Amino acid sequence: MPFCIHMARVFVYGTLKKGQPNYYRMFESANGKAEFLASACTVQKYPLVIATKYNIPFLLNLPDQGRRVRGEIYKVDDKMLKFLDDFEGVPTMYQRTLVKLEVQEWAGQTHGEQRPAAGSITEAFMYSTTSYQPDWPSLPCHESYDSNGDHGLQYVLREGRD
Ligand code: PCA
Repeated sequence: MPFCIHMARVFVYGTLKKGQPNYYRMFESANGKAEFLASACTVQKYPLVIATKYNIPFLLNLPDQGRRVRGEIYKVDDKMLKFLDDFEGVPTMYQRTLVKLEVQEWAGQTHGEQRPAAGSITEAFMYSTTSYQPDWPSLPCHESYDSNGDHGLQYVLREGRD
């Protein structure tokens, strides 16, 4: 296969989700390719908190604390994976790790294979962090991130930061 393009799966739970402030970055062709596969939630609980003066969502790598987190699985090419690693400040700000997910609704093409059923378990990369401040684990935990949620902590776009 001379033109085998490697694809990976990424679970996004924060500003990269549909309708959130960085979603468009996954669909800028200069960054690579992304395709929506499924809505899903983490099998384990994690604290998803909003922190720093820029109101950035962070999933803390503290399994069994917090709540099961809802998000979206995308299929991405190597170029997009590299873009996302760079954009998310891997490995200092976030680390990219594999996570177990429960499929809620599969929308992606299945290429002759069986469509994963709701409730089935799959795996994808996600951007979580072990580099958090001591008070972050006691911040309110979210189940489904929305920059405009009633927490009032709207995400500060990079262009607007000082
Ligand atoms: N972007 C990544 C991690 C947190 C964020 O804002 C995401 O949406 O999954």
